[in-house]
This record gives sequence, C-alpha cells and structure tokens, in this order.
Amino acid sequence: MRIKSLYQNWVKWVLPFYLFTFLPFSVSAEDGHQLWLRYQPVNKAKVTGPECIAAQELRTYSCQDVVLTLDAAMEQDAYRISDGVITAKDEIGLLYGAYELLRRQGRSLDCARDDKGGARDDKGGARDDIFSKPFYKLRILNHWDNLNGTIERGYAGLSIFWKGKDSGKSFHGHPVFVEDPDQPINAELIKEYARANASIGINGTVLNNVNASPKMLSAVYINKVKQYADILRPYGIKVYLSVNFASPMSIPAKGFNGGKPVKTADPLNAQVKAWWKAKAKEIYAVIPDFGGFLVKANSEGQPGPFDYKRTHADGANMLADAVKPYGGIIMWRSFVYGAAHAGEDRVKQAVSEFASLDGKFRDNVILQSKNGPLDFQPREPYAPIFDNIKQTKQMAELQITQEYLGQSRHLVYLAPMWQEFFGFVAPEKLVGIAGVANIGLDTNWCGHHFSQANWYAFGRLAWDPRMRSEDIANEWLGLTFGDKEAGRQGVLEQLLSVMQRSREACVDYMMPIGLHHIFAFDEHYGPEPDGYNAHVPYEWCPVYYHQANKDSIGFDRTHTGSNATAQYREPYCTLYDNINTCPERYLLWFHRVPWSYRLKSGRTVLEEMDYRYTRGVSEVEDFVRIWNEAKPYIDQQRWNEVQARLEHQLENAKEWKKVCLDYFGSFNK
Ligand code: GCW
Repeated sequence: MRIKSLYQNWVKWVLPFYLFTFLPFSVSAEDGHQLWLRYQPVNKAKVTGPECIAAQELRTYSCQDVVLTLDAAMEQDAYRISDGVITAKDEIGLLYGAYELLRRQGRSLDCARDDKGGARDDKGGARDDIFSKPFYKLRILNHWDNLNGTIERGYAGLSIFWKGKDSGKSFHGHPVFVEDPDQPINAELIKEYARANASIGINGTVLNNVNASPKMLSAVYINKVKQYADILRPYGIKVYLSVNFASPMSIPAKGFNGGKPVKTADPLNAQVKAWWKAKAKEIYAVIPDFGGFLVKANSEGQPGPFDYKRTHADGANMLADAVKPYGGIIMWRSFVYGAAHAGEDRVKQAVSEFASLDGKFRDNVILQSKNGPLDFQPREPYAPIFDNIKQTKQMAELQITQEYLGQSRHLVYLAPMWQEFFGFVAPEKLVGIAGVANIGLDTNWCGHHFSQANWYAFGRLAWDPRMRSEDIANEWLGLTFGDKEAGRQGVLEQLLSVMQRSREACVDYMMPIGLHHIFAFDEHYGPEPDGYNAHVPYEWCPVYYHQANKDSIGFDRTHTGSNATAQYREPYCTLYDNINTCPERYLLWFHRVPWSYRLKSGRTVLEEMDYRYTRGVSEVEDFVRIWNEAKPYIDQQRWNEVQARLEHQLENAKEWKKVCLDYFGSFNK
C-alpha cells in the first residue's frame, strides 16, 4: 500500500518537475551501440531505382530524394554521387554511395539545418559531384575469435560469432569455456555488424583466430559459416577462415577417404593435397563466394610446412591450388619467429625466412605482414619485409584491438600510427589491408567508446590509405558525438586534439626513445621492464629487448650488432645504422648507448626518459581535463564511461612512469 502511494505521488509531482526542469537541457541517453550510425529515421525521402539495401537506408534516413542508377561500365565498388543521383556498377557500390551520402548528412544530424532540405556538408554539400573508388580490393577484418567464444587479445567481451559453454572446470580462477556448436547464431547482431562494416567499406572478414582450431573446418562449423556468409553477402562482405595447417590429421573432409583423416599434413603428400581439395569443394558447395584461407604456420607453436622440412611456399601453394578453381585466395602470414631461424634477432626473422621464397608463390597467395617487424608495439620502425618482397603480393596487417596500447581501457587513436606506416610503405606496394578486430559482445562493441574510432579509421584507410588521420577523426567525432547544440563545435575540436595526440602520449608514457616490448608477461598491458623468465623463449622477455646493464642500454641492430638495419632499403638502411642520423624515436630500437649518451636535447638517456614519461603523463592529465569540460555536451552514459577509463589511463600512465624510471634508474646510479 505504502509503496503504491509513494509511486503515485512520485508520478504526480516529482516526475513532471524533473521532466520540466531537466529534459530540455539533457542530451538523449546513448550506450554507443549505434556506433557512428546514429541516424534518426526521417522517412521522407523519395528513392527511386533498384530495390536494395541502399534504397531502404536512404528511404529511412536521407533528408533528400535520391535516384539510384546502375552503370555496368563502372569499376567494382566505385560510386558517383551527383545532384541527388548515385551511380554504381551494382548494389554494393550503391550501398557505399548511400553511406557516403548519409555520412555527409550525418555530420549535422539535422535535416532542418540545410535550408533546402538536403545534406549539409563542410566541403560544400551533398549535391557536389563526388566520385570515389576503393584503393584496395581487399579490406578485411581478422577476428581472433575462438570457437569456445573467447577472443585472443579481445577486450570487449566475448565473440559475436562463436559461443561456448562453461565446462565446469576453472583455470587460475576463471571458468574454462568449451565449444558448443549447437547454439544458434545471433542473426540480428551480425546484420548490425555487416551494416557497420559496409558503412565504412570493409568487404571481408576472417571469422576465427589465426591460432586456429582444426574443428573450424568440420561440417557443423562450415554450416555456421554459411549462415554468416548469407547475412553478410548483401552487405558486400565475404567470409574467410583461418585454418590450422594440420587440419587433415584430425577432421574429415566430405567425399575424402570415407571420412578418415590423413596421417600427415605434409604439403607435398598426395593425400594431403586431395584432402584440402575435398575440403575446398565442401566449403564452396555451400558458400560459392567464400573468400579463402588465412594461415599462421610455424609460428608460436602452430603447425606448418616446416614440420616436414618443406617451405612456406610449399605450404601456401598447396592450399592455393585447392581454392584456385573457385577464385579463392590464401593469406599467408609472415609473423614467424623461433622456428627456422630460432636464435636470430627476432625482428629479422621474417625477412630471413621469406626473402629467398619471393617469386615462388602462386598468384592467389598474398603474404600478410604486420606493420612493424616485431609485434604491434606503440611505435616500431616499419617492417623491412615490405622492401624485400618484390614479386609476391603483399598485404599489411594492422592491429585495431589495442593489445599493446592500453587495450580497451586507454584512449589511443591509432590512425596517426597507421598513417606513419604508409609514409614508409607506399600503399601501392600492397594489394590489401587486414585489421585485427576489436569487436566483441559489449554493448558498445569495442569496450571503449573511443576504440570505435579505430574500427572506423581502419575501414576508411582501407578505402583510401591517403586519407589524413585528422580528417577521419573529425568525421568520426562528428558522427559519434555531434549534435545540434550550439557550442559543440569547440568541444569537438578539443576532442580532435585529444585523439590526434593520444598515440604519441601513449608512446611517451609507455616506451619512449625506441624502448619496446617491456610489457607484463603475456597480458601485455602494464609495465614489466625487468621481465625475465627462464622457462619461456628469451624473445618473450622484456630484458631481451632493452638489454640494460650498469653501463649501457639498447639493442644494437646496426652493422656492429644484429645488422637488422641491413634489411632496410636506402636511405633508411644508412640512416638507421648511423646513430647521428637515426631518428631518436628509434634510438634504443637500433642502438646501444652508454647511460652518459646525450640526446639532441642535451639530456642524458635517463633524463630524456624522465622528460618523456612526464610529458606522457601530463598529456593524459590534459585529456582528462578536456573530457571533464566536455561534460555538458556529451550524453551521460558515454561521458561517464569514458571518464572512468580516462582516470584509469592516467593512473596507468603514472604507474608506467614510476616503474620504468625506478627500474632503469637503478642501473644508472
Ligand atoms: O602479438 C602476438 C599476440 C598473440 C597473437 C600473435 C599473432 C594470435 O600476443 O596473441 O596470436 O601475436 O599475431 O599471431
């Protein structure tokens, strides 16, 4: 009784008061699930032309009438927008054009702002003549998702593709999940995922971890992949799978040897070849436009051709032959170390292993290499494999998930780093781009609202690697936080500055002047510069990378040391080899210096570290300040969530500074 009357009073008196007082000034609640696609239905545009997803999207969200037309002479995926007419070769091109139109309109999020009822745009309005075509044909996300639903290096919850169940066992206090292929797929969520990707031009997705389970290729999972392919296809997205090179040894292939596996995975063995051909046939029978395979072989314990004294080319070509009749491709990763060239400086091993194989790969094999020669560090020099491979097709692999850049807890915008990479490796050298996804089941998809910007930026750069990181950030901010309110523009400019500075800040507070891989073991989040463990490979230990002792610090990779500099093309080879010309941002990556060494600033190594770590921390302090000032302009939930993470980032930055200066300072009394 009492509860009821309290409720009635609340509805009668308190609620109207709140509504009256606060609603006009509040910003609507948002949880980030809509990503950069926060369009509100307008339902007033007349859209004519072929009936397709582009037409549906425009009919719902466009402020202006649109005519869709097909022109068979146009290039695949290209579109033209001119005076309210979108032209493309097929419905996918129309879809890309539609999203471009909406992107331009969405920057203002308000039809009424344009007096003619059309899209408002900083560059002069949607009625401009726009022609756009993707730079790369292959714009692919790589999901490191395991069949039991966990994600390797995933920081936004469990997998959107694979669901596991609790095994009842635990490991280090965490429940152990096992595969559960009986669980239905979440078609609605996958459709949202498809739409988000199509809106930024992504046209391929690898659905499982490169540390691949052979079970991925079993019939029950192929059936699931087919279901995904059917949802993604209308959005122009092909599916690909990571494969375990030893799959023939444990999984049956339809029509092969009565369902019996093979006793070997040797790529030159006739049975193995036949198994892969049968498997390809089985897949393509249900997914005729299946993209192909991604392979991590002889790396970090994965099986590969080297187990049979065969080369990477033998392995890749055997798979390439299996998918060739169907137009499939093989993306073969060059991220290898500790196998054929164990003991060699880790950053040299990819070139050592692949350079002599250049030209020996089939034309449907693409060598996929990380942007740096080590492993997605906050800063690395570019990977010299891009200089050494000349006759084989190459793709770059970028990491969207921030394994080494604060994961989904730090605000770090990655596009400036990727842009830096393209400054060394001309986009023309590559046939495609892969990005290790940062997507999970979290409501906001990426864990951190600002991590969505990295997914967005990846797509935009895959479409046009010459886009400036700043322009991409601007677009994303406008779409993600933009609104009608006056005064917001100044805030967005401040946030743009935060994004643009964030990567450099991260380098400063984690590993300035060329320090690298000084992360806590395995989790790769916090600092552990003194990390050493006799039971793991030496190249997993932080001390391997800085080699600090009482006299000096740094890894000599010049001609007097490991000679990794010799793998670079000129002028970089000479530039990096000479300490006087080597950019100081790579100092301790390439050079070993006495503690008394003075940098161009006049500071000693330790003084410079102190200066940089301090600068990194104060940058994050400034990010916190800016975000606090942005509060009136950002909806509450997203503001709170970002604020909590920024506070955490600041604490972490201070910890990095303290741990690293204490440790390195201990050598340099
Ligand atoms: O960076 C390392 C990661 C591994 C990852 C590996 C790779 C998928 O720590 O988790 O494994 O790279 O790229 O293969």
